Amino acid sequence: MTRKALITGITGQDGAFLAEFLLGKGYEVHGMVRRASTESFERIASLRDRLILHQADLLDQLSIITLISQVRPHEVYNLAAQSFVPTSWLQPLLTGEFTALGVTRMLEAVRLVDRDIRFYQASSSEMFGKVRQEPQNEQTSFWPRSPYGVAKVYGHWITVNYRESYNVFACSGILFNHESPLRGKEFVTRKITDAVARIKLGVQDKLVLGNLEAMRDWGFAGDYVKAMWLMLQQDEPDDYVIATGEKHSVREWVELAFGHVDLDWREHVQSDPKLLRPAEINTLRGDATKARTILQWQPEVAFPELVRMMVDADLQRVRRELADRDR
Ligand code: NAP
Ligand code: F7E
Repeated sequence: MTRKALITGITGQDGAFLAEFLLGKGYEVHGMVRRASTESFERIASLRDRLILHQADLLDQLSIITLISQVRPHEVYNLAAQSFVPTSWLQPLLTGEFTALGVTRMLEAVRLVDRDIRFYQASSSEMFGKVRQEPQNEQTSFWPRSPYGVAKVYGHWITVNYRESYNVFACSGILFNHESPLRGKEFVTRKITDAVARIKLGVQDKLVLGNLEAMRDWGFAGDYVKAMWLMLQQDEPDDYVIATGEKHSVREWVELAFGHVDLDWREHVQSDPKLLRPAEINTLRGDATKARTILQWQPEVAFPELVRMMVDADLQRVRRELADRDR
């Protein structure tokens, strides 16, 4: 029998990678999209005719129940969220509605319609925040540092709670930062690689960043969606940290990205205090031993390769845009 998966947040970075991965595994892939006056389907454009898209919204309980009743998926991947940390200070209540309560709405729909549905929750290393130990694993306590991080802690615990209360096969994947050419341009990695491409091609001069000393454990999104799927294929539901185990600073990203196209970053990068966060997470590094041992998961793309992949993709895209403009 063909397995059916429902992905919320299918139009986002991870949604696009996961949809492609599941199609490759022979799944019938359904995606939940919210209504907008302009569609935001660029990331899934090449998959579009192989996907079944449905309108619903994390804010609207009945729309989610109706969707799950109609699709009757075997697996639900809840990737939808307000995922940009700075916006969570500007819109803390909306972030709580999407990123925290949205998880309960998804779990309630699963509980009502079919408790045999396997459920994946997109949890985040932002929950570790002001870290209590290094590296962070599944036992490390949380100290979130933004309304986004706080909302994700709620999402994590409500997932654990539905597993314990109702025996739902619910897993929380605690994923560290993962990037790709499909990353939104507001996140620091893509902001850097987009700027490097534009500066190299002469259509931008400066790149203004915030905290260059922040350190993160950055991996490749294509590797991380595989871990989501592996979690739902186990005999028992559980929670897993997914990370590379290496940390690097924003400054290192900048150096490698500019260096890849033979530019001196010091001539182009400025730091603006306006881009500093009200409460910063200085450092994150994950310990994915449990995922390596139980899921047999490991990252394939190393840090320098990730930087080069993203710079090269942005160079290609900007070149194409310039050629189209001049045509
Ligand atoms: P993303 O690119 O920002 O995508 C977010 C998705 O959520 C988009 O498809 C967006 O739809 C959808 N969405 C937002 N609000 C919604 C609502 N009210 N109803 C329905 N859909 C809604 O995020 P991502 O990087 O792919 O991350 C996927 C998930 O993993 C998120 O939950 C994120 O918080 C979490 N996470 C990400 C990372 C990371 O490093 N990437 C690490 C840990 C956890 P629109 O296209 O309509 O905006
Ligand atoms: O920031 C610093 C910034 O916005 C990374 C989301 O996917 O991963 C992501 O959250 C670091 C921070 O990602 C700029 O202060 C410096 O220390 O790329 P980011 P994030 O906040 O780590 C986690 C795991 C998620 O779950 C989230 O959904 O970079 N930084 N200068 C900057 N950051 C941005 N955005 N822009 C700058 O100019």
